[in-house]
Amino acid sequence: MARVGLISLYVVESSGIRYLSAALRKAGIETDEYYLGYHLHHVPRRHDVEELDRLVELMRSREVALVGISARIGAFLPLAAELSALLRERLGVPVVWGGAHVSMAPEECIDHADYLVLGEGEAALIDLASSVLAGDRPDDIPNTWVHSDGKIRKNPLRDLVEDLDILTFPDFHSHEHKFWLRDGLVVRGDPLRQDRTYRIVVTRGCVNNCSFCGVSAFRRLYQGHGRFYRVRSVENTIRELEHARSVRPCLRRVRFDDELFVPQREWLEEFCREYSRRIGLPFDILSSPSILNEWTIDRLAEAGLDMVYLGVQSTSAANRQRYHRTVPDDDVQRCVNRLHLHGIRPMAQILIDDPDNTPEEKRELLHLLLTLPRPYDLFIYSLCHWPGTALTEQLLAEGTISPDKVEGRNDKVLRQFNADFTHERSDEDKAWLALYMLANKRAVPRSMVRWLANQRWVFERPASVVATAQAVNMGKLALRGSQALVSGEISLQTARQWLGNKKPGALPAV
Ligand code: B12
Ligand SMILES: C[S@@+](CC[C@H](N)C(=O)[O-])C[C@H]1O[C@@H](n2cnc3c(N)ncnc32)[C@H](O)[C@@H]1O
Ligand code: SF4
Repeated sequence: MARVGLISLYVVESSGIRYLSAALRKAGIETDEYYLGYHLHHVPRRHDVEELDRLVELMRSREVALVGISARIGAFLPLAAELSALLRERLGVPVVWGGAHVSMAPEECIDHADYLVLGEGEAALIDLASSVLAGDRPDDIPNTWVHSDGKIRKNPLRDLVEDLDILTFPDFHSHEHKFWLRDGLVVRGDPLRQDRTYRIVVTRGCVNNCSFCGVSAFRRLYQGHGRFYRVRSVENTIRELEHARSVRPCLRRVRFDDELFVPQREWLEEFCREYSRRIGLPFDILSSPSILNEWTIDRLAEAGLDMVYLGVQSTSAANRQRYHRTVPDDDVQRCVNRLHLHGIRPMAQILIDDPDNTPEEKRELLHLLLTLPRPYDLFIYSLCHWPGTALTEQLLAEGTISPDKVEGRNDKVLRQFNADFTHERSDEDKAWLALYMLANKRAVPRSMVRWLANQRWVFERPASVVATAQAVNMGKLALRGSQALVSGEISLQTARQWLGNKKPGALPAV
């Protein structure tokens, strides 16, 4: 029977694909899911032609009549384009692309696909699939861009889904229509079937508008199309989790994949009460000190909060001036202290390689990291220029970056999203990166990092400080890795895969 085939590129966790497949199935449309590879750090340098062949033949045997590719990041444009050309040539079926990068840079994508879906995809894909599977080639479906009469027809967006509770729960549970292509194998069933962590999304949009973040591009796209920030009801959220537990009894943990968990106080209060009562598993969130005050941390900790990815980005001065963020540095410190009170070790996330960063700002960021109470882990992101964000537009307009630095024309995200020493940087910036990496390590006295930051030679000849940072990182990774292996958090195979994909010098900070 003719069906839709949805492809996820190097993100086995994709909620987007599972929301779409659940919506299509509920509408009575047969849908397969095809997961290519594991995670981003397993993307091969040149794509394995045999693997793509295998995918095309599998789709042929399954009578796929409409292919959907989820293109979340611009770095996958070449792969998505190659795959689309192959599918159109060999199967003669139309190909539709959707996902974050498509919404941010549709002009770059439209030449490689028959259709694009911009923004939220559930309703648009149901309309498109119903029509294509019935033998039509529609050109007027809201949210789609399509080649029509030699032109590109850009249909208007429909309004954002106002009530997220109406969405069908993402399908992490069925297995028959899912195929995972990895290590030369095709494995049937949901790739996360054995995963002990359940990933859930409870919000769409964000209350803030940070200039470097994809949110600033999505907010502009959706201007005039309804309330941008939406939260599911607590009841609907808990029901999804209860359902997840009933079908995946191995679950031991929940990960909230929302970019900012969650600004509303009443929602949090009700959530914490219901979550402790009905779910009770340890959970992880992404958030920011703008939300995590003492009250919220206490409530969340009581409910089982175990890990926080804490967006710090830069010092309050740089955050305010360039990133439209207003959190004072003192709040960051207070937040970390409060988390420690509950035995929670935060993962602070900072942003480097902004071409407008001044040496003073780089020094102040080090100072902030050195005054944050230990222990904390550190994720150092290297600024990537997503198309259409306020910061990218500003840097392009002032001529600070050229268009070839924008993701899509560039694939820095594949190489440097987590900053390491394989990237081209000035000696001064190598030294700053090494000092940031040392700042959170308990084995390294803070007085030593401060002393190093005041030595001129460190910035002129950073090789020794870089080597020290790498050695300390390696030590911490080895320690963490062996702890995780002993506790059963990761398998030996996962550890080997991870290490096997690392180049010399490519150790992210931890
Ligand atoms: C959670 C998350 C992750 C999780 C994924 C787990 C998950 N739940 O899917 C993990 C940690 C694995 C991850 C990894 C990465 N992520 Co991420 N991630 C997110 C986040 C915060 C939420 C994604 C999500 O689940 N949204 C909810 C679902 C329902 O929405 P969705 O995926 O967008 O899908 C909808 C539409 O886009 C559309 N759609 C999607 N695919 C398709 C396909 C078709 C055919 C159609 C028709 C429609 C369609 O319909 C869907 C339903 O409405 C987003 C932020 C955001 N606002 O999207 C960032 C975001 C997508 N991630 C980003 C980045 C950079 C990354 C990484 C590169 C980070 C890294 N170095 O590891 C990798 C890339 C992974 C990959 N191979 O693509 C950026 C992308 C920026 C860009 N495109 O330029 C974003 C936008 C963050 C940001 N604010 O800047 N991410
Ligand atoms: C999905 S974001 C969520 C951040 C969180 N909501 C906050 O307010 O800090 C996760 C991390 O991605 C990083 N990030 C976001 N946009 C980025 C970009 N354009 N380039 C590099 N890293 C980025 C930031 O460091 C951020 O902390
Ligand atoms: S960085 Fe965080 S708070 Fe800022 S817009 Fe993005 S998700 Fe929202």
